[in-house]
Amino acid sequence: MALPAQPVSPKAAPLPPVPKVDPLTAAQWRTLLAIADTIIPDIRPASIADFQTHYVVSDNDHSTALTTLKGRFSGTTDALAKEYLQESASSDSQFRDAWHRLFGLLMPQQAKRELTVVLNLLDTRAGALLLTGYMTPFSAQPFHVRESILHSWQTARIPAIRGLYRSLTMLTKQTWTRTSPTLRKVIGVPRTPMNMIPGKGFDYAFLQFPAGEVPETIETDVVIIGSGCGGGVCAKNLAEAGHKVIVVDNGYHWTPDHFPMEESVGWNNLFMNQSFIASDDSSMSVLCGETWGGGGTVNWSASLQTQGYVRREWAAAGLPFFTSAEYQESLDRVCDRMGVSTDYIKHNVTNLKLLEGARRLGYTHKVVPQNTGGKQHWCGYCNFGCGSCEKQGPVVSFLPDAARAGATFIEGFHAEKIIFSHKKGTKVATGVLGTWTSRDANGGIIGDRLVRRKVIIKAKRVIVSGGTMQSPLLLLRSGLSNYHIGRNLYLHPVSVLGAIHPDDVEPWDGPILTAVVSEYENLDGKGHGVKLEAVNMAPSTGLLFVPWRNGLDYKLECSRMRNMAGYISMARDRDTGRVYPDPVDGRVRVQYTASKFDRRHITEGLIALAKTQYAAGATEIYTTIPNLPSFVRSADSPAEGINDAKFQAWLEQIRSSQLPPADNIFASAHQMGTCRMSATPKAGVVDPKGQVWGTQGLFVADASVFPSASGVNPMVTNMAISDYISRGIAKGLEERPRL
Ligand SMILES: Cc1cc2nc3c(=O)[nH]c(=O)nc-3n(C[C@H](O)[C@H](O)[C@H](O)COP(=O)(O)OP(=O)(O)OC[C@H]3O[C@@H](n4cnc5c(N)ncnc54)[C@H](O)[C@@H]3O)c2cc1C
Ligand SMILES: *[C@@H]1O[C@H](CO)[C@@H](O)[C@H](O)[C@H]1NC(C)=O
Ligand SMILES: *[C@@H]1O[C@H](CO)[C@@H](O)[C@H](O)[C@H]1NC(C)=O
Ligand SMILES: CC(=O)N[C@H]1CO[C@H](CO)[C@@H](O)[C@@H]1O
Repeated sequence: MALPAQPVSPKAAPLPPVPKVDPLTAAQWRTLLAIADTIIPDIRPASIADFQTHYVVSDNDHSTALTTLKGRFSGTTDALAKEYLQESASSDSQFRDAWHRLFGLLMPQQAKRELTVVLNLLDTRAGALLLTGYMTPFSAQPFHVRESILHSWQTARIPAIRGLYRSLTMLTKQTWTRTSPTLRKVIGVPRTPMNMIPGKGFDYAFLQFPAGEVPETIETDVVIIGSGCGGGVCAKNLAEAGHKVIVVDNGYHWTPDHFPMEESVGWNNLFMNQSFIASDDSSMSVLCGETWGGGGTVNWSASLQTQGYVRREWAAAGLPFFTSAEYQESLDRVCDRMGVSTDYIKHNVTNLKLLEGARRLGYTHKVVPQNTGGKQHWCGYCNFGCGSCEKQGPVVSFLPDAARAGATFIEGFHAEKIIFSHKKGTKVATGVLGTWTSRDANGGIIGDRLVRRKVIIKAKRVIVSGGTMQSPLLLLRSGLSNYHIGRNLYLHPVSVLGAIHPDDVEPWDGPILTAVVSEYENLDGKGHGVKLEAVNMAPSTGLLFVPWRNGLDYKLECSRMRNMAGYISMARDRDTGRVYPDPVDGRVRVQYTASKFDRRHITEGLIALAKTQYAAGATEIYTTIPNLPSFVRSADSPAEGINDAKFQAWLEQIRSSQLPPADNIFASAHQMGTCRMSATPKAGVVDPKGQVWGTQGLFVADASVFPSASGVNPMVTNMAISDYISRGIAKGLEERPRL
């Protein structure tokens, strides 16, 4: 089978040139790239290898590896297989450029300082002795010694050294799986979803401003900061109620002919911090969309309504709205607008294996509705934008509705602070001050920008919809000091489980998330537990979690991706963290470590996921738990099913690990709670109508107002709350236009 025909080729979305200042010295680069090339090495047969630089295998093993690769995907030729084995991390300039950006722009100063200390040490005799046990600088070591040093770091007694191992292997995998010129060819992943028919997007017009020294001032009834799920719904409701609305967003609009973006650029163009935010202890990677449409442009279409036990918990906290008919109306209204339904779903193999495994074990499971406007949406690529426009994100649904009702939009606008006037000791919001950055002369965002201008937007009401990571920072920058701002951060922490199936899975194909197993959603009797779902399987997400044992093994494992299914055990977390501004540059920082309580639930979820995969016929199952070998099923699959003693023993190893945060990899695409809604001013940031306690005219409408974790994927809950809050604001504007 060859690659399917590719009628669609989305437009390029190139990245800006790398920063002019080199973030590292030549010696630091040498050491760093020597580490990367140990993780992703140039693999050669002994007859032509150089033992200093190459991963050397016998000629026989080399030809076995080539045969294996060719057997995995029929499109792989001998030449391609050789090229793949010979590719080292640093052999491609895209990899080096990506690391230049990473160390120059993305990594917080402190983390970079710590890393350069390590790199400098590895380049001296005394330092190398300390960290490697040898007097020779790391980069001067022959390949096999470098590899054994990495292995010793993986099992080091000192947690900081294990942390170093985890960070360096993750960063190398993360970058290589995005930029490798051969990886996708060897797996046989098509550039776009099969049979994708490009959609016609809404024709957005964005306000432009001339250059100028003094701030430009404009006026409106309502300004909404953030075009994501919360902001989009507010814009529609308020514009349709007859008010003048301006929506601003930091991010820029990409027309759908750019979607889905290539993995090498999609992360940079569409996500906050060009991929993820790392928690301070680096145990958690937090993913959020930062583009026109926010998280709605990159989310996976799972459209679940808030469950009864969560609604009752919130009502019991003094917020009876959540058990009212009004809330249900809001849920139904937003779902209707997006065409949320299960009627059109055709599951792909990954979701089918989850459903079938659950069925064979008698686990509670169901189909997850999608917001695809009454269409069958056969696409696993929406993580990098939806090219067909079938996914009804805010950019194709709520925001066009708002535009048709007269709303106007500003892209590239960074809101710096809310402006207040003071009335009898109360702060009354009167607008927002921000910086607008235009596009470049070619209409793109990589060249020199034509204009940077301060803009003041005066408004009768200000709605902050910047999302859970950014909304609290904006409130803090504006001088608000409520203790709860930025606290009560819930993340729905997840851990990943992978399964290899004998038949083709092609996990990138078909809708990403259409099934959920909820058997273990209430493990403490108070609504905390896990949901089991499929995970997006672009190579740069799915292969991050494949364990690294050595460079050859990792490359061969990656080439099995077409037989891989990937799942998450996702906790409704009881325990929280916080977001706060970096003291040096003001960027968002995250303090969050999955608690023992929540990790116990994630662990039980992993065990249940492993069972579903065993029951569904997986031949091999793996986790991200370090040093836990994959479970390989014996050929004579016994009739006792999951009671298989060998399997049970392996599950016990998962249970006894309990995922210590220093060694494990957790991720989150669901951020909630940092401006939580409360019945009294002492208990949260916004009142039951979404107005910030102690202010007038200032509202928050996004996932940050959740009183606690939603348990389900948060988009629909967020939209329903935003629907209610914005209807209240419209009513308030009629009753009291001027505060
Ligand atoms: C990869 C991924 C997959 C997901 N899949 C699902 C799913 O299948 N189902 C589901 O229910 N949920 C999913 N989610 C979660 C869901 O997308 C988010 O919960 C939701 O988008 C949050 O909406 P929000 O309104 O809080 O903020 P966002 O949608 O994040 O929007 C905030 C916007 O505000 C802008 N902004 C922030 N600060 C400023 C500022 N100072 N000035 C100007 N603009 C600013 C940002 O650029 C951003 O566009 C997913 C998330 C991710 C990242
Ligand atoms: C930004 O992402 C990079 C990885 O791409 C990571 O190393 C860095 O810590 C992140 N920055 C923050 C503030 O989380
Ligand atoms: C993604 O978010 C948009 C809103 O931004 C929403 O309309 C859509 O239903 C979401 N889809 C998924 C799958 O999360
Ligand atoms: C690539 C692949 O196998 N895709 C499958 C996803 O699942 C459906 C069944 O619902 C198959 O028809 C596809 O072939």
